[in-house]
Amino acid sequence: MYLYAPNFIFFTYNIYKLNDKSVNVQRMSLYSDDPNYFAHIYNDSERDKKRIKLLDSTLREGEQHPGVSFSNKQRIQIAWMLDSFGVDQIEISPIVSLDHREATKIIIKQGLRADIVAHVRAIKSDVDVAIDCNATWVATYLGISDIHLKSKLRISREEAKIRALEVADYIKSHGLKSRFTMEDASRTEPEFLLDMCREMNNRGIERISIPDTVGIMRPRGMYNIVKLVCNNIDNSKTSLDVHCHNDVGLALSNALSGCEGGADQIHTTIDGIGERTGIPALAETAVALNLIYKSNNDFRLHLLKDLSKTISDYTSIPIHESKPLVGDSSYKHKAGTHLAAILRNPSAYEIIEPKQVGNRRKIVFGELSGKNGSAYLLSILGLDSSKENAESLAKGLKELRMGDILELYLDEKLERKILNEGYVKTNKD
Ligand code: HCA
Ligand code: CU
Repeated sequence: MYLYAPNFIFFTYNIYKLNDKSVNVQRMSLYSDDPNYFAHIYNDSERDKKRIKLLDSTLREGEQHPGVSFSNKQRIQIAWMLDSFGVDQIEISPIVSLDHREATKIIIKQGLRADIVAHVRAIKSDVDVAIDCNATWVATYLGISDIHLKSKLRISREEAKIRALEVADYIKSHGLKSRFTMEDASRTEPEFLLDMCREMNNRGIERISIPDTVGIMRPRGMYNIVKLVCNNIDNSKTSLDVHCHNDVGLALSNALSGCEGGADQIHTTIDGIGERTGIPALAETAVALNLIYKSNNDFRLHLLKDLSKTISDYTSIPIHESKPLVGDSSYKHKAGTHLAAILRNPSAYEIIEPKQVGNRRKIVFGELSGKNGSAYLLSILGLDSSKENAESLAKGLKELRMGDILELYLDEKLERKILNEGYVKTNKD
């Protein structure tokens, strides 16, 4: 340990230099306080610290998930929940059905803190529907890649441009705030993409969405495309959204990387539901922004589990148990070595406390529990948790050959009892 110390200090010093900082005593004293401290240094967390906004599209993209359709009461409740959670924008499509139009109208009337964005096709009659709903924000979308132009819209690039600009002018003439979505941007020829973005920028369109509609991008690719657009428009006039699909599981990484390239808003849905495999999940995105990207949002993270549960109840899509943060196993601890640490200090294996995201911590007992887990089990049963007893219980649990036998919540009262009364202290390996 002693031997490695000088290297260690040298190493952190280099990282500091990378971050353009000098080592100072005050920072050094934080080492022991925050177990995530060095991770934040590797992440270079201080460098790009900017507020990244969230648009939640559970009511639009989410309803495009196979089998999902909310009732109007549910749509209104979801909008309220999202608003109290603290998202910046809530997207809904008023053109799907008369019910959707009604829901959009009612949600807009609620006077929520979040902007309500009416998502429609780039067609004047669709914009009229948004206007009829009293929308102040309208998002229009148009596929601009060659494959979308040829196979879906059957129009030329020139025709697409005329259509998009006419609609943009129409929206602006009604004094609405708007976003234009360059659908399938990630497969669009850069010159055409930039041409369209510049035109929208010149028209004072408030936001442009750069979607990776098919989930083909690498994080670096998403960074590149957003950076390219950002460098070619006046970003102070038009901000950029990223909407990344999860076909290969890269959606959230791609979206975050797009923000490093210059976007300032990520699209999410609760539990990530959407077309095919959906888009980034609200819970993962919000925690990544708050904890890892140090974005200064006003999220009520403790509502995350409830949001997830509500959507799962309404959609009948079960929350996968290993779903980050909100899944049932996200805070379960099992292996003996893990339990030994968790029972002394849960931050040994948790980067954010379960109660902060509305979840609960559980201990799994069985053949992997070891001495510490066994001592804990004995102590909560009011039995003698001496080293000998703990060892023989651990042996017994192994010999049962039944794998896991029970799970218990490690609630706060019990945690205090263990930590204060030192049940596990006596059973050091
Ligand atoms: C769609 C396409 C879209 C639009 C995204 C956006 C996509 O399903 O209508 O408006 O930002 O993935 O490109 O969801
Ligand atoms: Cu989408």
